[in-house]
Amino acid sequence: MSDPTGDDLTLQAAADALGVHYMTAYRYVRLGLLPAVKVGGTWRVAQRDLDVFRSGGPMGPQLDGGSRRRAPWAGRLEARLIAGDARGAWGVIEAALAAGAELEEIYLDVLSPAMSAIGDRWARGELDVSLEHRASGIAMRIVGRLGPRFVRRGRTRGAVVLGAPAGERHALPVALVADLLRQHGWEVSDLGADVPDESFVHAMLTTPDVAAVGLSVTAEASFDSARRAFAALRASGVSGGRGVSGVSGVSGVSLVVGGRAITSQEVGLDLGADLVALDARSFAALLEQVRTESADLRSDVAGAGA
Ligand code: B12
Repeated sequence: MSDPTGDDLTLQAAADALGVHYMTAYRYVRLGLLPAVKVGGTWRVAQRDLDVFRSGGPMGPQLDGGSRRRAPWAGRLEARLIAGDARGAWGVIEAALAAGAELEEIYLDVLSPAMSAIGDRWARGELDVSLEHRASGIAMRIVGRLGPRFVRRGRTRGAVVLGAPAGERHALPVALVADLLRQHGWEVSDLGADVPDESFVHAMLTTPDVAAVGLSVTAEASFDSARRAFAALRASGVSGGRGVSGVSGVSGVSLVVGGRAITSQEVGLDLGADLVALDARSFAALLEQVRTESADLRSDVAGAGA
């Protein structure tokens, strides 16, 4: 988004230039289609952004025809998050859903890249950390609104305890992964961020039908605490190796690690995990594989005992 100073327009002037009603221009802003910032209570649009929008550039190519599914929702959301515009950010999500995006796509292809881009801009010194905090708050509220839609009816596949280890404050990835697993029929106990080792242990020992404990590691600085959490879980009864849910209590629980800092199987296994999922999409598939193997093993055990 250009900085609308000097060569900028009021929203009414932008609407006139576009030949649309003020409310239509306002809707473009709210949906994240037309970049704008509020200055002293009124929306201002940079002339450059208006030109880009009019020419069908990054923010405005899909207004008439074109593939709405491929609209650059992540970029639009990023702009609203940076502007601290919670209503506009939700408007982008609603527009993406209305255009046919799946819930999983909203999380993985819209919200995640928008947040990553914000982090990159912070790392380059382009954004103050306060904007990142504000954007995270809005993102969490979006997840709060979308979360209940992920629940799948019917029998659950089992339970998963999920959280980020002590000192790791990135809660958003945990919340996203929790909802994505719920959509695949898992009961998820989301402990959030900065979870003490003993809380992971307590949750594992008290969650009925627990198949896995998943740690989300976003920052490399959390490697040591992830190692400690896995060690504490093992010390309390997890035997190691691939988990076999339901066969022998907690000894059948899989310890899984994933997250931005887990860049390879080796990195994850070195932390003490049994299984490494390199992205959220493969996590559900991995759990399903373990569940199937467990069921096979259970029927073998039953067969041998007969
Ligand atoms: C928001 C944010 C914050 C917020 C977190 C708020 C919150 N409620 O979550 C706040 C402001 C608190 C924060 C703090 C810090 N942050 Co920060 N933060 C981010 C940011 C912008 C977005 C994170 C996010 O939500 N991404 C979207 C999620 C959904 O994507 P994801 O993490 O990749 O998760 C996906 C997969 O990895 C996977 N996954 C995740 N967990 C799991 C778990 C399992 C089991 C599985 C299978 C899969 C899986 O599924 C997810 C969905 O696809 C990132 C930028 C980025 N590129 O991600 C920086 C970033 C992660 N932060 C960073 C840093 C440096 C910090 C601070 C150290 C800054 C500081 N100096 O204080 C602190 C660290 C605090 C701490 N001790 O943890 C760096 C990390 C660099 C590094 N190499 O370690 C990043 C990458 C920014 C950057 N570009 O440099 N941060």
